[in-house]
Amino acid sequence: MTRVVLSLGANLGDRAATLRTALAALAADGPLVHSDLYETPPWGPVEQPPYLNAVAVVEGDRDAAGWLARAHELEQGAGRTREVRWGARTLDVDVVAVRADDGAPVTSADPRLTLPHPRAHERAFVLVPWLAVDPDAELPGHGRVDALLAGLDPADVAAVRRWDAEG
Ligand code: A4P
Ligand code: MG
Repeated sequence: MTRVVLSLGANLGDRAATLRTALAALAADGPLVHSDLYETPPWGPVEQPPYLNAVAVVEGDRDAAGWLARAHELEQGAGRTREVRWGARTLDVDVVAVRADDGAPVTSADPRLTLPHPRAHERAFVLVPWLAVDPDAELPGHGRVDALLAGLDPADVAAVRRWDAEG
């Protein structure tokens, strides 16, 4: 049994429907908590539309490689094709962190699966939704998520806004 933190992002097509479909599919993997959807300005060098992002925390039988395979399966289910790195996509699912049964973090420097995710600690679009579902969240090697957020540019944190589907 492992506990995985997944970050889901979408900025093409019906973003909310894509994320809700992926989150619903993940519920089949095991006990799941997931955040609301948040609208977030695009991060990185590529000019592109805003994202909707969410975080899911899932318990299941997979090892870390198994969670990456699951992430790719969900991306393919959303019709994702790999084009520009950091560019627009129907669905991106990143493995943020994995913990074993005893709580020990899984670490990996393999470029095919780097754990914890090498950029999660500086991304408000990952940390804000994660903290919302787990106030005690800790990113292995980087410390508490609330403390990481306190160290980011407040404007970047404020730019991650709960997205109101009805609004
Ligand atoms: N890979 C290695 N470690 C991991 C991991 N922990 N989780 C490898 C997932 N994948 C991991 O990913 C490239 C390769 O990373 C994969 O082959 C995998 O084996 P990709 O999904 O094919 O390409 P990508 O997503 O364009 O690249 P990357 O590096 O994952 O980009 P990011 O860092 O995910 O950035 N702005 C906002 N607001 N919200 C977003 O969600 N996302 C991105 C994508 C850019 N800007 C964003 C958002
Ligand atoms: Mg990715």
